[in-house]
Amino acid sequence: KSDINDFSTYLHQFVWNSTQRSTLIAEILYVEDSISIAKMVCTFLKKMGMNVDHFTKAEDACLAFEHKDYDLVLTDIFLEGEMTGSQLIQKFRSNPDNAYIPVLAISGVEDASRRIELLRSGANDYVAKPVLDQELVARVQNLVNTKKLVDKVNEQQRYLQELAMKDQLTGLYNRHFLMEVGPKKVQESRRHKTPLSLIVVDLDKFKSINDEHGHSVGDEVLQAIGKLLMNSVRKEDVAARFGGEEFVLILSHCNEEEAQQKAETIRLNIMNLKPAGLNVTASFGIASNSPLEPETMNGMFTRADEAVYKSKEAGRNCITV
Ligand code: GH3
Ligand code: MG
Ligand code: MG
Ligand code: MG
Ligand code: MG
Repeated sequence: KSDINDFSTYLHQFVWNSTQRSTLIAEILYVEDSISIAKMVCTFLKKMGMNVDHFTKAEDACLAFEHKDYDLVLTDIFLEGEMTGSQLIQKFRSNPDNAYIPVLAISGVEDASRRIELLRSGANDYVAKPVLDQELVARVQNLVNTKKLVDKVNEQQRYLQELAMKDQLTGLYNRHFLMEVGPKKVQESRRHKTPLSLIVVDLDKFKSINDEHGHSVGDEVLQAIGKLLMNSVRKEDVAARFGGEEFVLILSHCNEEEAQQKAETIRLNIMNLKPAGLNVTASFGIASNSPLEPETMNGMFTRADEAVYKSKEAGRNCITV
């Protein structure tokens, strides 16, 4: 709850700041075939703190927006090339990636139906020629402010999504994410008839590490193990912290034999790691999904968990399949 309050305070602060700010850095794509008008407008925009890429042809502007992210497209309608400003706007809007990028059209067209057509084709706003500099500045500023706000909200959303699926202590995926993605991975392996393995890793006698060295040393050990596990799997695999000192790896395209080799490598690496200068070991349980006998994620997890229990009974620091 307090995170959400912090976030709304943050957002409020941001909205306030962005409306108060008089100069902001923004990337502007500007299309205007009259060099004299372009010179004048560029001067204003640069004074506002904007970076301007100016083109006289829509065709050249199209190439530019494919290679750079802009905060605003400012375009004249009648241009010297084949392509008009309206066609440029339509092309720009046909790419969903550009949905949040505002377009401001400039034109001498007096007739209202043409202006309406421009707005319909995807322009967010319109300035009539002859351009009044104060009006242009105000409209550019408004559109850029909104664009920057959307960027910030998107960035915050990505951050919150990341927060919701990661374990704070180790940076591994958390149990929630594992439960969401694990079943999908298992389903995928069934559909494509590719092997998949699930490995449960449970640290040995971890309670005694806490008892003898303190909880913060225990945390340090968990972080080091987390990092090791994260670096032990491929990008398409999942390494998650399932509970206190219990981890789960889901390895796609990995059969039982390969999982056993992987677990053995990790077992030895953990033995050699000596996090916080301590001897730490782990017990492993493996469940592999044979394409011939389809199984659910829960079924595999239960098997791997039972296998870990057997490793514990067998004296720990070992692997059971
Ligand atoms: P075993 O070899 O049988 O697995 O023994 P164990 O001591 O590892 O297992 P047990 O389940 O008895 O204890 C797990 C301990 O992990 C108990 C708990 O205090 C500790 N633990 C759980 N989460 C955290 C954490 O976030 N930080 C720290 N430092 N310790 C944790
Ligand atoms: Mg023109
Ligand atoms: Mg236990
Ligand atoms: Mg344990
Ligand atoms: Mg445990």
